[in-house]
Amino acid sequence: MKICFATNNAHKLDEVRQILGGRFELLSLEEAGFFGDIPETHDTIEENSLEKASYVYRQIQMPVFSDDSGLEIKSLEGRPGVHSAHYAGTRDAQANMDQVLKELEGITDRSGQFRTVITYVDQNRQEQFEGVVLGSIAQAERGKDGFGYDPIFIPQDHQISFAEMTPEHKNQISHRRKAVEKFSKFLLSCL
Ligand code: ITT
Repeated sequence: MKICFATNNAHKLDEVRQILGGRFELLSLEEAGFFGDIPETHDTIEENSLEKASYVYRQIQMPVFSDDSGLEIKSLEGRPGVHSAHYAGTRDAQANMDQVLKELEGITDRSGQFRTVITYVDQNRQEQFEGVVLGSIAQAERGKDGFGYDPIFIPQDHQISFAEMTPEHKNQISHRRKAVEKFSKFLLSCL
């Protein structure tokens, strides 16, 4: 079964390919013949996830799924949340992390979570799958692996950040892993 992953984020594509292994044939947007930007115009992760998958499905007419994710920090009332990709005004991961660390200066409760909503769309179905990993925000960046906010996110029951873990370790416990597992079970039940 061929499925297109509607993302322009190469890190997400790598992670999902590793998590899924050989279970399905995953096509990137380019491999599926889609070029261009995907709109993300809403105020919630769920709506943006649906918008991305539906938009790409309309163009390529093959099974497609999207991933919309965000880092939700309790003391910041859920920010950066749906605005995670350009929280500091641009898509600059360093600037985004700096902004979060600045806003948390002097704040004791640094708890938060990464949340992913995958939306799958095909001719007959439209389904969403959520994955959440609880954790806390480090005092400073730690580690070089991963992407986005990985250097400042320490998952619950761990002493190291996502960026200090091997990709395999992150992919065993991440928000994306949890959502992809649910999605994969659904796909297998449809075959
Ligand atoms: P697509 O919409 O093309 O999939 P994107 O990067 O714009 O790619 P999102 O709109 O879902 O993705 O933005 C989520 C942002 O949250 C992303 O750019 C990262 O900064 C951050 N993020 C998401 N998952 C992450 C992860 O596993 N580790 C660290 N940061 C992550």
